[in-house]
Amino acid sequence: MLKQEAGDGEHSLVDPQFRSDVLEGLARRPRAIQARWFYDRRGSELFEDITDVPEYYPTRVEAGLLESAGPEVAALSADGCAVVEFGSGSSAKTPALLRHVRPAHYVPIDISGDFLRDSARGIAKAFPDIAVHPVEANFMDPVPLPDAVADAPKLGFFPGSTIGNLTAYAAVDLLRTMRASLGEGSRLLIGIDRIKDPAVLVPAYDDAQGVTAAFNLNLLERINRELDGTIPIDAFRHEARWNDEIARIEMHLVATRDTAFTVEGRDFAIAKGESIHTENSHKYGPRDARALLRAGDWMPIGEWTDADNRFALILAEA
Ligand code: AVJ
Repeated sequence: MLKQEAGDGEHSLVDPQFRSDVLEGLARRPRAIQARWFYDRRGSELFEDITDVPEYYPTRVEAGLLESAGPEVAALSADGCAVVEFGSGSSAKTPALLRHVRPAHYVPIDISGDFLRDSARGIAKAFPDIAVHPVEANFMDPVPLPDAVADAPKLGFFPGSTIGNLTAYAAVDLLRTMRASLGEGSRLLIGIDRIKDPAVLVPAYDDAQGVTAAFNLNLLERINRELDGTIPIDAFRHEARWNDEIARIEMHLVATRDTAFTVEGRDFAIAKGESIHTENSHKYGPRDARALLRAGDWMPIGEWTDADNRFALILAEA
């Protein structure tokens, strides 16, 4: 089925996985839709905007850590290595790492070919000495790496605390999958957000300007655009909750009134106060983070945090 995406004038096929995830997620109790579906064109733009709001500290703190830890990470990295980035997106954080490590190869892996080729071109231009080999793939599955890097030592790069989107079980599964993709003896530099005061965490996911709210609500707009939905957006409000038991921020879309709508011709009714759970962002204490890595068969060999211990960069070895 061909659909027009609002705004960009491009035709794109509706992802059948998006369709089934949304229909199942809206029917299930509690209702939940996976965070990966936030990132259509508009959602990716809104996420970039989130990284600029004052309350959202992770991006800025991690960028500072990449600068300060860069020389030590470089000293611990092999000459002629290949940096392999999982979910490279716009490769915004990559130049900081590449400047220090100076690898022979850069392998950005992303599920969205759109951004991948653009950002690969940008990196190739800025770093003429680095061979760039983009790979369009879902990094949740083992990714066969290009032949050109078969013999190069690998340094995986997984910044942004993206691992936090996953439950502990799924995170361990992903770490093991990354190990399988990179191979024995490889290394992984991963960014992991710390557990901290909910008075800091909650505003980071519910900023005063309402950018995170717009990001969350865009999921409903995407459903309306791509799946013939009739969801009244104004019947939902964004909510960020700290779940202390599981040490995670949860994002929800809470119905502000009883509402009924259709998606792909199916009827749904949501009562006032009911929520659609749209994202988890798990946080890890220092020992939690290292235990998570070891559970994924990665041995931590280096760790860098900011003075306020808000965020950690961990280097681990397979
Ligand atoms: C991209 C998953 C790391 O959990 O902090 C930011 C996504 N959601 N604000 C995060 C996000 C709302 C972000 N990650």
